[in-house]
Order: sequence, then structure tokens, then C-alpha cells
Amino acid sequence: MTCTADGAVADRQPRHDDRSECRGAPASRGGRGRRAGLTLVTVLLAVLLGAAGCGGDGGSSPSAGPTLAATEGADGVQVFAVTGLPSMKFSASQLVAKPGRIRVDFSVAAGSPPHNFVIPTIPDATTKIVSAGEKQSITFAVTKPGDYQVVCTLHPNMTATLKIT
Ligand SMILES: [Cu+2]
Repeated sequence: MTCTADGAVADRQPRHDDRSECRGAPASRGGRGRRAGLTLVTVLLAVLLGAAGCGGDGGSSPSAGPTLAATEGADGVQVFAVTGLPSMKFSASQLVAKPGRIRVDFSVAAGSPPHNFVIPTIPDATTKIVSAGEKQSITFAVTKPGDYQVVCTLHPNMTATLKIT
């Protein structure tokens, strides 16, 4: 009723203004549609991000953490880069090499408590206590195949295995 009355009285107002005043529906319907579209995009983004977050495990080994194979340096030394993590773990739970000389480049991640890298049964395989952001390299020789336990002496649950094959 008010629409017709306004339109009739206000002669100076252009026609299309009268129309948009009379029907509120199309404008608000458009708004709802835009909101629904944004929600859909948000949901899709969340799904995509969630899927990407799951992919980083690398390898389907049944052991507790990643296995690292030595890279062989020019001088025949087998090299491992191992990081002590804020989560009180080594970056690899198993280091695989063959008998011979081995170098471990041990570093501690930024924001982590200090760690060390110690193989109690191999006297030369001992770093100092390394602070966050620092590193130390150690070189030692192993002749006998077998599993050698690696520990951080500061954190009893922080272990790994050097596997000589
Ligand atoms: Cu530690």
C-alpha cells in the first residue's frame, strides 16, 4: 500500500527508484547469494589446506620416525645431517650406513632446548651440548654391522638408531 502511495505522491522521483523501494526482495536475495558463495569458498579452502597438511609424512615406514640414508662425501665419508628438534626428538629415528667412516652434522633447531648426539658404545661419537641455532660435526669409524643406539643425554626419551648394514 505504501509503495503505491509514495509512487503516486512523489512525482519528482525517477521510476526506477520507486521500484527498488517497493520491492526489497531482489536486493536482499543478492546479498544472501554472495554470502553463501563466500562460505562455499571458505569451506573449499579449508578442505584443500587440510589435505595439504596431511601429506608431509614422507615414507610409509612402520618405525617411529623417518629413516635417513647416509650421503657419501667425496672422501668416502658417509654423511648424515641430523637436527635436534623442539619436540625432544631427533629429525631421523634411524640412520642407515655401511661400515666405514661416518660424519654426523648435528644441529639444533631454533626455538629448541639444547640437545646432544651421543652413541654410548662408540666413544668418538659424542657431541657437546648444542644450543638452539648451533651445530657441531663429529666423525667416527664403525667396523661392525649392527644397531647402535643414539641418545641425547639430556632427554631420556630422545633416541635414534644407527644401523650399520
Ligand atoms: Cu635432547
